[in-house]
Amino acid sequence: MKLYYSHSSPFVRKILVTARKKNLENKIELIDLMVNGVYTPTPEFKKHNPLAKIPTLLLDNNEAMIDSPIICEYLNGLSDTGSIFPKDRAQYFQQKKIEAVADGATDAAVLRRYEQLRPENLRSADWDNKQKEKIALSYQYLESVADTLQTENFYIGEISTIAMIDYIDYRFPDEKWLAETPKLKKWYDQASKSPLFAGTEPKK
Ligand SMILES: N[C@@H](CCC(=O)N[C@@H](CS)C(=O)NCC(=O)O)C(=O)O
Repeated sequence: MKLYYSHSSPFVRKILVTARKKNLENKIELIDLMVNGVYTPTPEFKKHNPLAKIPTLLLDNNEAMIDSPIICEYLNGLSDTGSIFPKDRAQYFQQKKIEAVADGATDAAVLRRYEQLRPENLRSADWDNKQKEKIALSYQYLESVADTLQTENFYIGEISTIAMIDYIDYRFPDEKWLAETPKLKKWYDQASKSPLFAGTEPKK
């Protein structure tokens, strides 16, 4: 399989961590779409994903999987070990909800980042504040469920939350979001040290 990726994408990170948990890392070849620091989707890539977004997983039969929740679910089904989903139905949907909130906050952070890259006279403070509110409310939600988060044998909700927190800290280092959410911070300080996440952090 081939994974279209970039080293700083939080959604790609979900795939890399899931692949590690499933022991599938050596089955995936990485195709970097960053050229001289600029995201550069090729025409060939756009044929595989009309949204031109990463992660995109190209299967050996040339079929493309898109969108991180779907790719993670696909990889999960390839082997029995290290499931990223709890067996219990209520816990499964709780994990999917946490994934949806973390991914949504990450989307908001990615949109803020794109706004920052526009010429200064085109940037909208109102737009930035709208996205910031989504991030703030998502941190509050995650704080409210922090006591239920796994501290080992991480599932998709925890994987997405680590990807979210590290991406937001990476892009907005002055904002110190975790300072407002002590339970989430305590969980993060322990969970983020797991070898499952090591070396997958966003980098320049
Ligand atoms: N819902 C998608 C979001 C993926 C996404 O937004 N990826 C960003 C990079 S972090 C991207 O490809 N942006 C390029 C673009 O929007 O053109 C997922 O979960 O995979």
